[in-house]
Amino acid sequence: MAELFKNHIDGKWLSAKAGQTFENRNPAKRDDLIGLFPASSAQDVDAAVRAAKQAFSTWRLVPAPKRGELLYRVGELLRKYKEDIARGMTREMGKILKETRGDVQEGIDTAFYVAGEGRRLFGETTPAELPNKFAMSVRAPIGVCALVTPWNFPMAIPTWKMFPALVCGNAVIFKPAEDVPHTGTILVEILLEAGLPDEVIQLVHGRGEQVGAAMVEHPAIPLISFTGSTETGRIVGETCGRLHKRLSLEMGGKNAQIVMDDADLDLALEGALWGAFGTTGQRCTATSRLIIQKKVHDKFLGMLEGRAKALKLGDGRKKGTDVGPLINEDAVRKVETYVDIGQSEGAKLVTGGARPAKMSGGNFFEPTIFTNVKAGSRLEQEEIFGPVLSVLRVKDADEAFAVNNDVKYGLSSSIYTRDVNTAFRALNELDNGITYVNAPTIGAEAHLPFGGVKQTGNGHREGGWEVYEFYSETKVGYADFSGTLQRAQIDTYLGTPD
Ligand code: UN1
Repeated sequence: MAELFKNHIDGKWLSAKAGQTFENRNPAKRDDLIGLFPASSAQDVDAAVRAAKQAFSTWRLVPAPKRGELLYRVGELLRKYKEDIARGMTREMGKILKETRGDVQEGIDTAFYVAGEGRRLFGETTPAELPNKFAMSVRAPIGVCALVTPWNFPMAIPTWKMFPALVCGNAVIFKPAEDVPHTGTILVEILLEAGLPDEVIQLVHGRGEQVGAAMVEHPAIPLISFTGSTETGRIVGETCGRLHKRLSLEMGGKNAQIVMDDADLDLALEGALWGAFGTTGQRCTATSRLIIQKKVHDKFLGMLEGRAKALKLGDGRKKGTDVGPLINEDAVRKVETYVDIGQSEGAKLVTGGARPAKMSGGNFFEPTIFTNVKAGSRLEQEEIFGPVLSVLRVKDADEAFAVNNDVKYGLSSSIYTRDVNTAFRALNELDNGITYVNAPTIGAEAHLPFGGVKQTGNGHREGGWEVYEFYSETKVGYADFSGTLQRAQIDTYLGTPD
């Protein structure tokens, strides 16, 4: 019998009200059933909202440093269970163990960073314009925050949202992606073990169309944080606009690594392999375009092809595996579609392009490289979210920067060069939320603001010092201790005549 998992609502572990469930399977071995999870509906979301509202009224009064201490305990527990969690994550979503360990580590780093923030959460003080009066601002929590998270970083991304939301004094409703409900469950169990009051965190499993939509539509949820596709983000954004909700969107990318003629090619090669095929290309920061300056184009490609062909596909829990499976069958089909699109657009397939032979038990796809890709073609413009790298040849930095910028997304970019002026020009001119010099497009650190420009996001950042603004309201306080009625803008201090 498959293990039956539950929602966590109002401090209790519950099945979905309608009693339905969905399966969660290992993408490397589809006959490995991890468990059955509740396929929840709007009714379950409603129960979660009622409990979270109640919890918010007391949690908001807990001093922020105490809320921070709790997150410190969460960080310690994540550290204690790191190896088990990572193994479970690889079984659930496929990326190799080294990477799922990194994913948990990002959660640990976030916990410790946010814990410290409990003792800051700074407001401001400023002189008042009238005598014997104080003027200040503080950060006030908002209420029930709904967090909708993806499957590619099943631990890190929920922590980027949840920990700042909690330290600011909000209650949380968490919907992990339906491909990673197990990791989501473990995170909630750890929060409870650390001593978070039960009702402050609600876990509601299920599909975006039911649970996600019900959260976005619910009138008693004033804040939504969503990471996922640009298409879904648009729908979420339209609804939040209509309902005047606070919304943070983190969406697609079409990130490029630029390799200039003067680059250290060995270094650039390691960067391209890791950026394009790490997490099987399933990162919003993945390198999906490689823009190479003309003199080194052929040489670099030669180096890259051999190494890409040698990458070992397999179960991410096995030693020696370089690249794990894709998340599900739909993802494999999407990659196949783009291989067809690339070929019909005249790009040249030089490596991969198919499901590997004899690996039909899992969602595997070969690391794939296209050359002669045209700027502006669909292969070059659209997010694939798989192990497909498009190579473009350019004459100089101007052309490289123009190609990089001419997409609708703007998450991360990278340039390999030894010329300090070119490097700083890139930092200045590449239209992305994150630019790396001599490092791949992936690997953002947990304590810096993460996010992108254009259709990658809606102006917010996760992590770093900015996210606290998103999870709190600015509350301004004035205290007049003059004992008289003082009228701002009317009774001026120096008694200027009207
Ligand atoms: C994502 O790809 O969805 O910078 C997040 C990185 C990771 C986070 C990526 N720290 O690649």
